[in-house]
Amino acid sequence: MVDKSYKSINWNQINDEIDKATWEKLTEQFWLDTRVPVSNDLPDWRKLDDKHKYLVGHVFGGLTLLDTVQSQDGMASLRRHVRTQHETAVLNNIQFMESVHAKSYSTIFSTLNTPEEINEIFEWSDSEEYLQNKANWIADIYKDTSADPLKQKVANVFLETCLFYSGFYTPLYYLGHNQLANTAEIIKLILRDESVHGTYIGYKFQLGLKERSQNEQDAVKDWLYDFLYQLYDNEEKYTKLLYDEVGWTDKVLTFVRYNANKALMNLGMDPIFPDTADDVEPIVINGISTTTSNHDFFSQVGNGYRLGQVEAMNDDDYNKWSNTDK
Ligand code: MN3
Ligand code: MN3
Repeated sequence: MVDKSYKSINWNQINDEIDKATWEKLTEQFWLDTRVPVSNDLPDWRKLDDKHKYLVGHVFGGLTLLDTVQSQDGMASLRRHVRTQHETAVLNNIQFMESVHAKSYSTIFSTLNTPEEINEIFEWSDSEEYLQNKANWIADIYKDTSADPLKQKVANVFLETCLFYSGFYTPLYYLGHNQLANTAEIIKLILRDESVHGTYIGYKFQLGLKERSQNEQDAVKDWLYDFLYQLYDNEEKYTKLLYDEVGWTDKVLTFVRYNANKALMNLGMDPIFPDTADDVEPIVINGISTTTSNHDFFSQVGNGYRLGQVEAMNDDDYNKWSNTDK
C-alpha cells in the first residue's frame, strides 16, 4: 500500500447531483462558433451607418476581453476550491466554453470588419479605461491565491450575470429588429451557457456561505454589495462611452441593473435595483428569453449539426436548485 493515493474521479458515485445535472446540461448544449453562418449577416451589416458599426465592433471587443478573463483566470481560480471532483470536471467544461465564447467574437469580426478595423478594436479593448477597470478588478480577485474563495465566486457571478450585459444589449436589439440574426444567434448560444454557469457557481457560493459563521456571512454580504456598487458605477461610465452616440444609454443601463439583480439572485441575495423585466426594452427582453427560442437556424448549418433538446435555466430551475438542501 502506498501511504498517499491519488483519487480517481468516480461518476458512479455522485456526491452532489447538481454537478452531474450541470455536466449533462452543458455537454448537451455544446456548440461551436464555426457552425453559425455569420456571413449571412453581411447584407444587414452593410446597411448600418458608421456610428452603429462602431458600436457593434467595440461592444464585441469588450466582450472578447471579458471572456478572455473567464477562460484564462476565472475557472482556474474557481478550480482551486472545489467541493467535489465532479465540480472540477464541470469547471473544465466551462473553461473550454469560455474560450469558445472569446473566439466566437473573432469569427464575427473576421466576417464583418476589415483587418484595420479589427486592429483598432483590439487596441481599444486592451487600453480603454472603464473596460480595463472591470476586467482587472475581477481578474485581480481571481489571481489572488489568498483571496476568500467565496469572493472569487461572487466576482465570477457578477461578471457573468451582470457585466456582460451592457455588451449583449446590442446584438439582442438587432435580433429584435430582424437584423444580424446569425451574429445574434451566437450571442444567444453564449447567453444559454452563461445562464447555466451563473446558476451553478451561485449555487456553489450559497453552499459555502452557509458553512460560515453569522459574522463571516455578514462580512461577505457587505463586501459583495459594496463591490457591486463599485462595478455598477464603472459600468455607467462604460455604457455612456459606448452608447451615448446612438442614444441608447438609459435603456442599456436599465438592462444592466435588471441583470445585476439576477446576479444577486444567483448568489441567494436580495436585489437592490428597482428595475424588473417590465422596465427593460421589450425587444431586448424577448431576445434574452432563450427558453422560448427555437433553433431553426441550425437548419441553415447543414446536416452534421444536432443540437440537444435543452433549454436555458429559467427562474423555476433556479428556485428548484436554491431549495436543494445538501
Ligand atoms: Mn462566457
Ligand atoms: Mn460563463
